[in-house]
Amino acid sequence: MDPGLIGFDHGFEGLNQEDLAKYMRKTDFDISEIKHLLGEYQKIDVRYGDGTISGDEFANYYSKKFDLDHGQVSQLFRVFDVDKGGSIDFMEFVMTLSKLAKGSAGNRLGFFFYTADSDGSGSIDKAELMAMLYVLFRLGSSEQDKSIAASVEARDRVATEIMLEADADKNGSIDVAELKAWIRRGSPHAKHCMELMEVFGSKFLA
Ligand SMILES: [Ca+2]
Ligand SMILES: [Ca+2]
Ligand SMILES: [Ca+2]
Repeated sequence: MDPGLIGFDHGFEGLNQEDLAKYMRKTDFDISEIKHLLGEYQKIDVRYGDGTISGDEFANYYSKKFDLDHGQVSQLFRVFDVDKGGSIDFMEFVMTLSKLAKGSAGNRLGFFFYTADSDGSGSIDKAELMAMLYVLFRLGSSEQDKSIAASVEARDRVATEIMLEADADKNGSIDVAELKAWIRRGSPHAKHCMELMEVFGSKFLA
């Protein structure tokens, strides 16, 4: 029997009306979305009965689901682990996803930054930007997005253009202030990256 299905059934017993109301109050999700996310959560929490998601479980699941490397996934883990306790509980999971999938442009910008800055240095260098573009363009739906993802040369060209637009002090990396200013100026690249972040958010809910 699929252990994911066992967990799924178990979880519905454990989630009463009061819990559901609490999660709906804290997020922008409706009841069917909360239930779907509980199923996802229990697929990630493979050590059945443990009830929390560890860094390993998170990295294993999402690196497969999104074809990301482990460095990028562990960056994402830090974003989800709001209390920095080293694990993701269900409240952290749904609140973070609510911000990513239904939150403001500022929320998505934060996700872009923390996911792209895979070494945690506090800024995005060109190699990190190219890795992030690979993820975003591959998840994108248009043929042009996919062809950019597939070509190192195309990604190099887009990354070079973005560095020129965004790296205001020309030190070779984009810090948070530069990223914010770049998004605010709204070049076609900036707009497209934020559109692709919305797609990224929707993939978590699929
Ligand atoms: Ca936590
Ligand atoms: Ca960095
Ligand atoms: Ca800079």
